[in-house]
Amino acid sequence: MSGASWTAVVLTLFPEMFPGPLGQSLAGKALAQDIWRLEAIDIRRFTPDKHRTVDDTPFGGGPGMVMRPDILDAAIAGGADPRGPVLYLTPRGRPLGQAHVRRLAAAPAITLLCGRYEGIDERVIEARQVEEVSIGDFLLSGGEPAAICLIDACVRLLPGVVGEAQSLTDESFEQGLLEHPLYTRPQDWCGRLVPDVLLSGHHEKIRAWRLAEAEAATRTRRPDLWARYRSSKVMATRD
Ligand code: 9WO
Repeated sequence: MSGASWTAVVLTLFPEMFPGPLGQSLAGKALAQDIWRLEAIDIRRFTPDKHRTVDDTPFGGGPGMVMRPDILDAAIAGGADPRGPVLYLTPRGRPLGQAHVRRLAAAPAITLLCGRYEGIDERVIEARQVEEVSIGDFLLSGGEPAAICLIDACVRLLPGVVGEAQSLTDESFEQGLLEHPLYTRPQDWCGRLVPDVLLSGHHEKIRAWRLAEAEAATRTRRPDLWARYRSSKVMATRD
């Protein structure tokens, strides 16, 4: 292969957090095979003072510190223009979905900005047209764990990283349904049995059972996905 097809550039105060879990299992194997590349860059490299200051107090008062726009801008530029779209991981961001992940995995590279303290100065988001992305409605101690999640979601979509079986699983998720329940040996575990249909060898009945279970799970756990899935079915019957 003539070199990596995808690069993740991570701007962080904790480069030692990377590759972390991304260095293990499928993502780690693909990293070693140069299917993708990771550049974890210490934001403090771009500070001019001897104390390597990246933050300051918030204008208007309030708790904590804010990451300075001039330092972050220098890190994003990094000596050259940023590689690909620049994303900032924050609870204020647009919820990350699989379609967005697919678009990011299709780019040659992405740059991820990981915040700490109370966050970053709004002006660098405006100046660099940074995409704010959330991986869920909860607070982390920093953007790095969210960046690891986003990178893993992208890497598994790169050619040669996961097998055919996994991409079939993706399809059901892409259809807008949650995964059906999974079972394996032992057939009787603590008196809990595997559903008979899965032992029947009747492929059509198994397919129908799995679809019904996926629809039931989606309907009860994710009414938002269920509404979207139902409307897509209605639209399909009209086409
Ligand atoms: C924190 C925050 C809290 C309430 C409303 C808006 C907010 N923005 C941020 C923020 O950008 N925080 C920075 C990154 C610095 C502190 C730790 N950070 C963080 C990112 N906490 N949680 C996330 C995160 C990122 C993506 N998806 C979910 C949570």
